[in-house]
Amino acid sequence: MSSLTENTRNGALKRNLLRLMLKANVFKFGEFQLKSGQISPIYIDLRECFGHHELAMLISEAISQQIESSGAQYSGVLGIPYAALPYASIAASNYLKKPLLIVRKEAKSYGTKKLIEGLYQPNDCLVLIEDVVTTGGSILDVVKTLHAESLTATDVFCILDREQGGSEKLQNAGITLHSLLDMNTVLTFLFSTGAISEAQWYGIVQALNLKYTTPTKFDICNEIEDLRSLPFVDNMRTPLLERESLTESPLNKKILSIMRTKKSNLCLAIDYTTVDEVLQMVELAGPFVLAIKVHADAIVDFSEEFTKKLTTMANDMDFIIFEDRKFADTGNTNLLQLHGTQKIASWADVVTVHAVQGNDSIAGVFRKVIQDPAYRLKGILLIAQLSTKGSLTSLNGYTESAVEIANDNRDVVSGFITQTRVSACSDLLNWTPGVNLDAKSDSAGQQWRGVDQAIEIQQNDIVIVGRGVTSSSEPVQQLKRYRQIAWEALTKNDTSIN
Ligand code: 5BU
Repeated sequence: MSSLTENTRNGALKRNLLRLMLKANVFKFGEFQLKSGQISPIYIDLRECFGHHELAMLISEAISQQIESSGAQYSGVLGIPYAALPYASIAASNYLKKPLLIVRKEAKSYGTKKLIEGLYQPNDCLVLIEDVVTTGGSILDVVKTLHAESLTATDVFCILDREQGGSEKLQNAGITLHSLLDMNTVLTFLFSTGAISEAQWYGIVQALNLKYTTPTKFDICNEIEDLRSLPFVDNMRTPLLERESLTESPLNKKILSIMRTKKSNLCLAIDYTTVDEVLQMVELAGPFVLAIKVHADAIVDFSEEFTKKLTTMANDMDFIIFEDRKFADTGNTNLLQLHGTQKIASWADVVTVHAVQGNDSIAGVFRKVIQDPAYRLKGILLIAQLSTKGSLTSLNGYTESAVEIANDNRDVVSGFITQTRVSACSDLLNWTPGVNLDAKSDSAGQQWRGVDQAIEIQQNDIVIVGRGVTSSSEPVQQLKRYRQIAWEALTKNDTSIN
């Protein structure tokens, strides 16, 4: 495996680990007195992990991988009592296939009176597994007991190094500490997901006497960049042709077929405010795009005549009409808005819907309209992640809940608006806004990144580009540029297309 792939895999693994930990309530915030007497605003309670089999397995797998790639020579595995015992047991028997040893805190007063149980010979070398390392004291105690039985240990693998001198102390005793996570990674992850603010970050760093001076910025820390930018699901995309034949959604069949025939996964966001401007841009863009996205309520002279022209152009130039209304109300109000003054259901193929209102206000209402052949509307895109800075969709559990709603309503939900691919399901399409090849942000909260990041790294399917094209003095040139780059990124490894 190349080191790039290895780094990416490690990044993905750590990200998954941290996400599951956040969900399992491992990180507690408040005022906690530590063993050292220090008062800490954060308590990392790794014991919560036992209760979640997926997390216990992932931790054990990650530690096993780390042991294997370290090249350490060992004949058995020993967990530092008590917290690391579950991981040592799973790692030894499930992944490393080596004998598990147990060290007692006190010798039994009967039977063999042994302090170390398990299969071993004098002079054997063991690898040690620990959950959290603070000063390294408990590890050194165990090593002393091992020495008394003529056993040795030169490497210890832990989940979290609290970076409070443990590593140095162990090194002085000839033991190398390997950790899955350190405090910098944990705090940067918590900061990136919005679980802690910048002020809380400073408070924690100060209370724990850590040496960091500012929260790690994503753009200067490659490993953390991996954590943030990798998709929620790590499997690769199914080939487009296969997706087209597999999908049961007529809308997605149409989208995938247009993509293939027009060689375009580009959606143009036309945020102009007059009908003439919008239609002129549609005329230019039609041949190059998969979809045209509008904000009908931003068009000051919106009329039924406009939607008639737009639907005719969509039929002639073969593109999808996407109204970005972001429905977010009770089911009843959503329905009123769909049929209100702008009669959205009659001219839009797809609309955006927020997940915030919950399943019942979404599914039934949109299903009724989508299944009625009298309307053009054939699907909804659930907003799983927004592109804006500080968006609350990054709050713990929000995106996962949006994905759950989609999974429960696959006949209605055609895909997501997201930043990173959120569903492994091949018939849910991942559309992504926040794409611009020449700028990083506007002054109103928008965050842009390039096409490679959006398609190759974050594994989205369709890019939504607005001002990158519409603010250019040469929009056709830009349309061609975005279409080519996005299509190449999507189909690079797609054997069904190339
Ligand atoms: P831009 O000019 O590339 O910033 O246009 C992006 C479009 O996508 C714009 O119409 C937004 O309303 C829309 N958008 C977005 O930028 N970010 C989001 O998270 C969502 C929609 Br949802």
